[in-house]
Formats: sequence, structure tokens, C-alpha cells
Amino acid sequence: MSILRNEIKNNLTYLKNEIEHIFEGGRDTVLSEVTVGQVYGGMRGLTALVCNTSYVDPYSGLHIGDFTVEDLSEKYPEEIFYLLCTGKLPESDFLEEFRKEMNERSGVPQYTWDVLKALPEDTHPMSMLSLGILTMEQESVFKRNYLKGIPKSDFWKYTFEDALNVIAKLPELAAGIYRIRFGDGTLIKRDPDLDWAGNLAMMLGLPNSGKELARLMRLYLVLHCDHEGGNVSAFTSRVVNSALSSLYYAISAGLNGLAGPLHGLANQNCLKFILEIRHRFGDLVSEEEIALYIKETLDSGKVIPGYGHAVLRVTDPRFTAFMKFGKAYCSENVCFQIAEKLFKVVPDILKTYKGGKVASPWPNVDAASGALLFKYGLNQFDFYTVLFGVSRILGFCAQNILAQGLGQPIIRPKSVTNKWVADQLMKNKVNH
Ligand code: NMX
Ligand code: MLT
Repeated sequence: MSILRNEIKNNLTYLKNEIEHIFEGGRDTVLSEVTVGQVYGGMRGLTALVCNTSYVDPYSGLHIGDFTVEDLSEKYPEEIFYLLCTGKLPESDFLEEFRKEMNERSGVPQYTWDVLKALPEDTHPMSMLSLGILTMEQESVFKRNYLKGIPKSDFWKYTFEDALNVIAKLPELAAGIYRIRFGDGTLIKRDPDLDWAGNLAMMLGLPNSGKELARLMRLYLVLHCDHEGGNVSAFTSRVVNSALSSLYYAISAGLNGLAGPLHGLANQNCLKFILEIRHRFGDLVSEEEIALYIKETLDSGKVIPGYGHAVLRVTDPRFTAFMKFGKAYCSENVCFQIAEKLFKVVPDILKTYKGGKVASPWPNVDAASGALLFKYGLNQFDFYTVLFGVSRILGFCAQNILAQGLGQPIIRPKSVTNKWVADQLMKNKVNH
């Protein structure tokens, strides 16, 4: 991985120069003011973080380097990892080099399997993924070297080693979780000739898993890789790593955030929702029936999974990329057709729901992906967020490598009490 390591080094030099210029231009320049509403409202819209792997524009969605989702949807996730870390797409020989590197670093330790197999049968696959990573923490190259003593400027190099070691084990770990939890527990050996996503698709051992599942897996692992720095999982992972807890701790923590229904778990809930609609109204459900079901769901106090976003204000381009795949390969599939009908019906209902309070009535990344996985026999929807997690770990790794390389300090914003806020309001009134 010398090419990638060198390119990260070059990227860090470039980013450091940029930061120097920014500081020269005005370290005290105000970027964002914070209102009382934001302090109590999940800091929505507060610009208080820098993340150089990717950027989410409210109207055009995810950008990685100079590329949009549409530009990247035919790429391999390995190439996206390179892009996240360096800001550039790799040369053509990178995929072959990466495949060899993954072969050398692969191999989930037996003790990890022993722990996962000892868990209760109803353990959620996301708990298994998070725990699986955590079991391997004592293998951290960063931790071992930090204890010996290493210069701060070299931290990122050891974290990069940890990243490659984890990434190499992910297809086996995720597929193994699927087979322990939903299969007969036997593990399928990886194929050293396959790419990262192709191996994962193959090791699930699904009866009809052919080239199309591998193609979907590649797209899936590309589309979920990163979504700037403020989403729950990436931010959590970064906060944990900023304490110099190893990448293993940081990844596991990030995954725990991803496991929530308002974040990554929404994707399993989306398919569940589609199957409930199908069960109740049949394969040929009408748009009117869907509208009825949506209203009932909202009246019961639940959210519509796969719709809404904290930053986006348009249809998520990642959703559009999945729909494009679905139209090409799954247009006859009933679940996909219901996902299409939901897209026609849900936004208009959410636009007026709660007096127009829903900031984005549009679909996010999760609204259609489950329907596609289902078509290829991946019908255990509890597993879907694991795939999101496998992909998002690429982002966690890249964000933490770059942040360490830039020498970013421990994250520790200031919190205040209600009384402090009330006193502040009072002072403002007196001053006016
Ligand atoms: N269905 C029903 N109500 C919604 C929805 C939705 N899909 N989206 C937002 N709202 C409500 C929200 O609950 C809130 O109500 P209240 O103030 O009464 O609690 C109100 O609209 C305003 O929320 P927003 O400012 O629009 O959204 P926020 O930024 O707080 O949250 C989400 C963003 C994504 C958490 C929210 O849209 C949601 O819960 N969506 C459904 C779950 C989902 O699809 N999550 C996946 C996100 C993507 N991912 O994979 O991580
Ligand atoms: C994500 O991909 O992390 C989600 O869209 C949530 C977010 O960006 O807040």
C-alpha cells in the first residue's frame, strides 16, 4: 500500500498548507453563530466541524473530492476508500495492489468467532459487528506503538495500518455474522481472486448470488461509504478517536450510533415497511392504499422510514442511484415497485404533515436499497445495517486517518445549563 500511503502523505501536506492559509486569512473570523434553537435542536445547521473526506450539499448531495454520487456509482468501494483518503481516484493498477494487500491482511481470529457464536440467538447483527471489531482491539498497531512512544506526526501512519487490517477482515466478518445468525453457522472461505464487495457477496452463500448480487454489493458499498463529518456515526467515531482510543474502539462506537432507527437502522425498517404494505394490500397495492397506510403510520406516532434528512433538502442522489439500478435490474420485482409507489406518494403527505414541519419530505439513501437486496435473496432485513456499516467503516477510517494526520486535538465542546441560557437571554434583554 505504499502508493496509497504516499498519496495520503501528499494530501496531508496539501491540507496543512490550506489550513495555514486559512489561519493567515483570519483565525478569528466568525463562520457560524449559534441560536438557542440550535443548542436545543441537535445543533442542526451549526457549522462547527471540518471534515476533508466528503461534503454534503443540501441541494446536490454527497461530494467526494470533485465527484458527485452519479460520477462514482460505477466505481469499486476500494477506489472510493482511496478517494476519501487522498481526494483523488487511483490509477488502474491500484485495485490489483489492494486485492493482494487484503489477502495478506485477511483472516478473522478464531477468538472473534468464538465470541460471536456464544451470543444469544436473537442478538442483533449490528451488535455482532460492533462487538466483532471490538474483540480485535488488542491487535491495534496504533495502540501497541503509542504505548512504546511515537511522535504525534506519525500517529496517522499506525492508524492507517489499523484501517487496512480492519478493512481486510470486514467481508469475512460480515458474511460470517450472516451465516452464524441466519444460516447453519458454517463459514465460507474467501476467494483471493475476488474484489472486496464480490467476496462479501460470495461468502454470504445465497442460493442465487451471481454477478448481479456482486454488482449490487459494489454499488451498495460505494453509496454508503461516507456522508461528511456530522452524521451520528461518523461524528461518534471521530470523537472517540480524538481521545486517541484506537480505530477499533472508534469504529465500534460509530457502528453503535449507526444501529439507531433514525440513522442506519432505517434501511432495515424500510424493507419491513414495504413488506407490511404488501402483506396488507397485496402485490398490486394502489397509491391510494399506500397513502392510507402512510397516514395510519403517522397517526400512530411513527416516522416514515427512508424519508427526511437533517442536511439534504432534495431527493438523496444515493436513492436516485439505487432507483437507477432497480429500474435496470429489478423493475419486475414487487418490493421495488412498492418502493417506487412510496416515492410517488410519501413526499406530498410529508410536505403538509405537522404543519409543514418536516424539513425534507424526500427519500434518503435507505428508501429503496432493501427492496433490491431482497430481490437477490437477502431477505433477512435485520442484516441490512451491517452492510451499511461495512461501507461506512471506509469513511470512519479515512476521516480518522486525516484528522490524526492534521494533528486535530481532542474534541471537547462546551456545554451549559438551562440556567446559563436563561441568564444569557436576560443579559441580552437588559443590553437592548
Ligand atoms: N416521518 C415522520 N416525521 C418526520 C420524518 C419522517 N420521515 N422526518 C422528519 N419528521 C418529523 C420529525 O420527527 C420532527 O418531528 P418533531 O419535531 O415533532 O419530533 C419534525 O419532522 C422535524 O424534523 P426534521 O427537522 O425534518 O428532521 P431531523 O433533522 O430532526 O431528523 C431524520 C432527520 C432523518 C432523523 C428524520 O427525517 C427521520 O426520522 N426520518 C425517518 C428515519 C430515517 O429514514 N432515517 C434515515 C436517515 C438516513 N440514514 O441512513 O442515516
Ligand atoms: C448518512 O449517510 O450518514 C445519513 O444520510 C445521515 C446523515 O448524513 O445525517
